Amino acid sequence: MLMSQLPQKVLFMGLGASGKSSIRSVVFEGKNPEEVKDYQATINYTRSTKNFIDSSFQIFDCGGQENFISAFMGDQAEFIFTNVSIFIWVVDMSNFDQVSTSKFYFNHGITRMYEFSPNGTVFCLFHKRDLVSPDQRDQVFLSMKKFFEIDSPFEIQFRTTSIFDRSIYQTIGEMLQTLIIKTTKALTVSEAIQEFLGQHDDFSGITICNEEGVPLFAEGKLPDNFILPANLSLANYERIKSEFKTLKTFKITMELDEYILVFQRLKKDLLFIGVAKKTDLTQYTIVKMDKIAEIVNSLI
Ligand SMILES: Nc1nc2c(ncn2[C@@H]2O[C@H](COP(=O)(O)OP(=O)(O)O)[C@@H](O)[C@H]2O)c(=O)[nH]1
Ligand SMILES: [Mg+2]
Repeated sequence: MLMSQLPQKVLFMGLGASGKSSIRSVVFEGKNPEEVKDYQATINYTRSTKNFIDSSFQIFDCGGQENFISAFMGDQAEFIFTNVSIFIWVVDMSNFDQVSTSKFYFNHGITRMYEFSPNGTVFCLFHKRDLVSPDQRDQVFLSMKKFFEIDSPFEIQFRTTSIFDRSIYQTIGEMLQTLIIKTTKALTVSEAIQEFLGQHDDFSGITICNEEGVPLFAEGKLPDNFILPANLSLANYERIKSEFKTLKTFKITMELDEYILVFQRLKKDLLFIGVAKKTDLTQYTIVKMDKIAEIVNSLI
């Protein structure tokens, strides 16, 4: 089994002010979406490292001014585009004026990816979807997708995202999950969860999030619906921890109409989220929830 010792490169690119640095701050640095409002253009690029389970990621956030982009696509292309696991092109879907320019550089980026990282994955994010009215979103998505779909060897993944709803956590989680699962440890965790779900049909799903609220494992039904509650639980954790400095145990049980949710802090700043259907035997469900959380905790 492959152990990914070398950091895997995640490359954010796109025009200035499309939202790259905000996405990075929210999903990799745990910033509150409201905190990233002040716009400061990224000069050249910033590089940061994140470790999850046994995987290490190097995040490149590239400046979006055209002179930077031109350099990344030109002289610096080999350095920037070599060994990229995920190439993320960010487009501001509320800014129609810039769409053609963005597409122009996207084409170049794809060419460079093919040249230097032909095995990488390409995501194109139509970002700031909160600025497009919900009834127009699908239509804008489809026409943008049509415009950005280019004949290339990559199977480009298109998504609409926003830092103000669960979509960005969901999309980044989806990207990381495919990379994380390649390590032996992650595979063991994933198999343990799947086996548990297979044996307990009162359970709907189990998700493991990192401290930023990105789902690193998501098994079972409706895992995306629990991203927002998970984020709330993480925010509560931070606040409560400031009162109880030596806090070791942290668990929240939440009851919704049909479901019972358990949020439990694990080792390594991970959060366990177990979801089960509500029955008369809730206490029993919670005991089982403890068991699987404990198993996961021993494996990570
Ligand atoms: N409405 C909205 N604004 C966003 C979103 N993401 C980023 N922004 C804003 O867009 C501006 C530019 O963001 P920034 O991340 O600096 O863009 P970058 O140049 O691509 O790194 C900032 O004012 C952000 O607050 C989003 O999902 N929705
Ligand atoms: Mg930036």
